[in-house]
Amino acid sequence: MALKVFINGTLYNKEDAKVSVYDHGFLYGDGVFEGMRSYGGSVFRMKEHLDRLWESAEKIQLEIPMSKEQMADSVNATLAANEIEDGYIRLVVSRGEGTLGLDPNKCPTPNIIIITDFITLYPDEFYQNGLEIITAKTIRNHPGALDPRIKSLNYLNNILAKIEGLAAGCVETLMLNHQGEVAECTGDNIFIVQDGRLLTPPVEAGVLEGITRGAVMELAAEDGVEVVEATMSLEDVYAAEEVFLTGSAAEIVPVIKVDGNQIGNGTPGLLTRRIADLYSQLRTS
Ligand code: PXG
Repeated sequence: MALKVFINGTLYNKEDAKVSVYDHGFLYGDGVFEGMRSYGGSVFRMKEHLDRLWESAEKIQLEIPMSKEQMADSVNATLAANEIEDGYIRLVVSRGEGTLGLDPNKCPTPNIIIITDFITLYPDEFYQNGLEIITAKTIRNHPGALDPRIKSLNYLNNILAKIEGLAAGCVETLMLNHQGEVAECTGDNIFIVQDGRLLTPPVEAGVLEGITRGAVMELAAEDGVEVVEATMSLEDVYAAEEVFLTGSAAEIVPVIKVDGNQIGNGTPGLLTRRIADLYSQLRTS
């Protein structure tokens, strides 16, 4: 069965799912998106994802021509049409078709696209043995230029960092902000364990406010672990007892080496494994 893709209220076969080359999402990266997961046929934290999508859209003055309820129904209908239980949902709202030239006012109707598919970001061995990452020379976008809180279609900042990592044999790459503080990875948030506490950079450090990050902070706190949003340096990361990454697609990934520095004893840490366990219980509960 061909996968069906939702475009503006209609389901198209994957090969017929097309938008105009005059769409400003394509021409200028003008639009916003979400990446969500479904487990057992239901979307994990859909409300949080839709809230973030609407906030991103608002920050670029893009009015989504649909209510959150209609969007949730459309996502569920697309998943059901494709009979996807455990999958990945890519929700895109682009500025829509316009003329050449940046002016968003020339694009009367945003395009709403829902792709439901399957995603495996990292091979199983990384979850078992941990990941090695490097820090990119490319810094995260300055919040005064393009706020990293906006999940926009313009991901070149992250892609440039990712290219650096891939050249060094790393599938994920750490990024610093313009002040030299640790921000996040190209598609994942970062956590470290320091003196038994869980630390993650604050949103003000120039990071996307990850839905998985939020879930992990809640899980850890409920489990009696102290969780702190704290600015951190690369030295803090190198000296951490444990390091792990979080993201909708990646879930919880242990990190065992950063820029050649071994983390802990070089295997996924106890707290990391505990959080990964709690997360896998939560996502299927
Ligand atoms: N930082 C950035 C820059 C991201 O793009 C995260 C953190 C983690 O956020 P969530 O809300 O997912 O916990 C992301 C999310 C993909 C893909 O297709 C990327 C993400 C999520 C899902 C799929 O590469 N990144």
